[in-house]
Amino acid sequence: MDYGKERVIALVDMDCFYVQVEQRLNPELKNKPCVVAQYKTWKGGGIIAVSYEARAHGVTRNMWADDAKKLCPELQVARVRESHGKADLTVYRNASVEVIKVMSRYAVIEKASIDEAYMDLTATVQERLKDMEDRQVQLDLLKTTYVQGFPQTTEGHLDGLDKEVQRSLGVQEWLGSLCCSPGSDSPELRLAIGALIVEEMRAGVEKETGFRCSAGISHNKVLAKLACGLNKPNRQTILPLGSVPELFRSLPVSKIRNLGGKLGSSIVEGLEVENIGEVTQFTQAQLTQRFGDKTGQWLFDLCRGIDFEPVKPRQLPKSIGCSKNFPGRAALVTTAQVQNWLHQLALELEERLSEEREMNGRVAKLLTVGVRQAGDSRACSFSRCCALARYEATKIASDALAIIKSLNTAGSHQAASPPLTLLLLSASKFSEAPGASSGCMASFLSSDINTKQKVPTCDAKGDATPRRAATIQSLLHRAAEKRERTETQKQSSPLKQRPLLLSGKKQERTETQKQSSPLKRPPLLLSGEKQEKTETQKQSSPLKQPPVLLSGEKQERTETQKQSSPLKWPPLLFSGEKQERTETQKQTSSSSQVAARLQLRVRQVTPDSVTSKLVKRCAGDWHLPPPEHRLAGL
Ligand code: DCP
Repeated sequence: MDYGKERVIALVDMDCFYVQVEQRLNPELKNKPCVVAQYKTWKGGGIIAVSYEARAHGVTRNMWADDAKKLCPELQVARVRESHGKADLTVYRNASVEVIKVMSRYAVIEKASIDEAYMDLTATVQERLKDMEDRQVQLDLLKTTYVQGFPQTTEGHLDGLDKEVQRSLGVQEWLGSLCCSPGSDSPELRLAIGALIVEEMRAGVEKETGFRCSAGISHNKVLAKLACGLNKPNRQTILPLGSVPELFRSLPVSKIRNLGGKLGSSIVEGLEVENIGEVTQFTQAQLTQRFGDKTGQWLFDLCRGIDFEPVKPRQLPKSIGCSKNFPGRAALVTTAQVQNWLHQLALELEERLSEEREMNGRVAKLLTVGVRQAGDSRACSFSRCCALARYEATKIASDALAIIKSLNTAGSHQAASPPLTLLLLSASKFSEAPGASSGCMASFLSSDINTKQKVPTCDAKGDATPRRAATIQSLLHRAAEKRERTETQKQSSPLKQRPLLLSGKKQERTETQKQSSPLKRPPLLLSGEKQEKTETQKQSSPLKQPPVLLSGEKQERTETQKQSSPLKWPPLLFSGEKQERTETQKQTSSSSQVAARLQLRVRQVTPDSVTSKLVKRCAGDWHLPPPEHRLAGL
């Protein structure tokens, strides 16, 4: 098999996804210029999804709904629901689950975002080939397929031809160029069969969910993703490797998957190129010398359309997060504001994590807390992680606040300076909830992951008590509730899907959680890391319980921490990841900073990489307005 042509990979992306979800809920919106907007208070709300009919009028994402109506007076505006004072995306997430379920019947899939998934079709294509005697692919089975680079006639010749006619001519010409004699097995023939499967899969998705999508079919994820965007909506595009040089000749480096950020910029600046195709003029030695062995070799292949990143079987998201922007005058300046919003975000997180444990039997172990400061144009100014001790909003919010506070230098100002324009909470590092697969009902239903993590717990007096004493009654009560929910859903859903929890419905906590709640244990730090408890944490605990120390971990508290007031919201003096301190600050707060640094050594996440991805992933959860919009109110 030719180098780089070994696999058949597809990327499927839903068309104007949120709009389609709203159109299914309200069929009157179908086939009309329509947008989905978030919030209403400023200029009719910010647009986050646009139907193709509305795009034809020049309406784009990030416009204000009022401005868009000036371009298209008949524009229909659907609103994102709200809960906990922020956007509630439950309906879109549930729709995404429906789609993924259908897709995964056709091949191994990797969910890439709320509305797109990669599929490795290599094995499925191989199976089909075995059953095809003449190895002919019928033109009429590729009804919505384009082949990039075909027809290969000069542009002038095609001028004036209908796009659909050109499409059909292209597929015909390309199919004609394939060797389809019995027993033939070329990489291009495999792409054609992959395209057949994707046609069937897309038809299946539309039939079962009512949603339309587009797709790209090629030999790797990079090309599949690129191909998918070439002929949207409701179309799919085959990108043969032979058509890559022509396409790459005028394709900006930043348009390639993984090259939209820093690496892409360093390629453009370092090599003085604009388009990805220009990188082919550099030898492998030149590229490895400049970018290192691994990246250099990868880039050498990539600019030729070759990539080997596998499709990682994953139908569930890597992280579950929620965030909220506070643009312009809405920026947070007081502890009370930060506390309040952290609590709202934590409520949503608790609800979704509990739902995830119940539906998919997995629990998250890591909590990431991110903030952006006013004046920072990056997605996130900084973020830190700590162990996710238990699924309880109060606990999550207090841990998050402790983290944010510990990043502050000491001081007694009430105002945050600069104010915060984004708060983000994200849970990750999922693993199977013990008992979920073994069918242990009590463990599956228990909402306290600490029990599962075998971490000692303390009662109000500080005595260690086995948490499993969580009343059997409460477990039975929850089991009954779950059964009832399933029954109701079975009745209301003819598709007999897995029970989807209702949007905005607050997951009820078990007695165990309620009982453990007042204990307000400190964050559990990762093994091998030092655990520290600040006075802030101490004071926030009404029971003044001592920190729970994990075996082999070290507890450290400084005098300065003891003296610092949890109610004060000192200025945040971080400029990006780098903290600059004045002499005075150094003197007044050195010990608390040392402590803070020690605590936060749990994990530091560079804002440009992981956290930006998290914020983007939360774009599924939260729309990030462009800078010019951030000055306006919510
Ligand atoms: N989304 C969002 N905020 C963003 C980007 C997207 O809330 N900044 C939401 C709305 C979209 C959905 O995610 O409907 C999927 O995003 P896509 O980028 O895939 O865009 P669409 O599906 O809306 O349109 P397209 O047909 O161009 O893919």
